[in-house]
Amino acid sequence: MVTGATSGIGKATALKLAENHFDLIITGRRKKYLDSLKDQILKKYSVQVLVLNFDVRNREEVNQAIHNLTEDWRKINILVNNAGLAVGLDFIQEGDHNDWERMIDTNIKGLLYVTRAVAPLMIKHGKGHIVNIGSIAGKEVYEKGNVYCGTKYAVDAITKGMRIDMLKHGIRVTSICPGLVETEFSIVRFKGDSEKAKVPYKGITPLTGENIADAIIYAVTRPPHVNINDMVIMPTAQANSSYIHREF
Ligand code: NDP
Ligand code: 8X3
Repeated sequence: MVTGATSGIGKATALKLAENHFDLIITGRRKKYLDSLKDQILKKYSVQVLVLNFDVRNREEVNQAIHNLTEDWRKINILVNNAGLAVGLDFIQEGDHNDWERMIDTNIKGLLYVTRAVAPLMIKHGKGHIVNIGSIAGKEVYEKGNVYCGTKYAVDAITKGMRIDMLKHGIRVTSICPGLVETEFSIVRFKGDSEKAKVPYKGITPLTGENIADAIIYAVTRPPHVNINDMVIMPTAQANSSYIHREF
């Protein structure tokens, strides 16, 4: 099950999981994108695909979608908690309350709602692997990153906590933390301003969704006794959140 499969890292991950013979539950808010991804996968791979259309911020929708699954689909082996976003890039004293709410509700509470609904199914089934998409922004802060970084630091802490709670159930918990990946992320952050959205990637070769999907496939295909705790993946041109070598 991949949350946020309509674009970017989630879509690339769904495609690579299908290539690796996993049946898929793909989720997101934009149903037509999920339907067309389903068609794309079914044309190319011999796997089953189920579309679940919900907003991770809506606890009722999340619970209903998971509770309505048929017995077969309840055997979720892998959950990729990918749905997330940054909205705005502002000094803390100028930040927009609505942007803050959207990031906190999606990146922290949404991830918690989905995990709370799926983890009991994994425990019942006797196995599972939860992959949380964190960020370099959850390892170091940067100017104007304040609240987005806060949400990704929360994902980092929640991931570590989950790993302890899942220990006795044999459920693996992995955190994947990318640097700059060119997806719809920046367009969402800058609220549709495509010129501003290009700026973070200027003069560098950024990561792609496929690069992160590769890492996820690596983590979920290790032998059952091996858990990849945490991977930080950066473009070669990016040393950390602040040091980026741009060639113009
Ligand atoms: P995209 O904007 O391309 O994809 C985000 C996905 O999240 C979309 O499928 C979107 O689907 C989904 N999503 C957003 N809000 C909700 C919601 N409320 N309910 C359900 N789904 C939602 O960005 P990325 O692929 O880059 O981002 C994926 C993850 O990777 C995020 O958690 C992000 O923080 C993280 N990340 C991204 C980095 C980057 O540089 N791009 C770097 C490090 C981490 P829809 O709009 O259809 O609901
Ligand atoms: C996305 C990475 O550095 O653009 O999580 O915030 S960054």
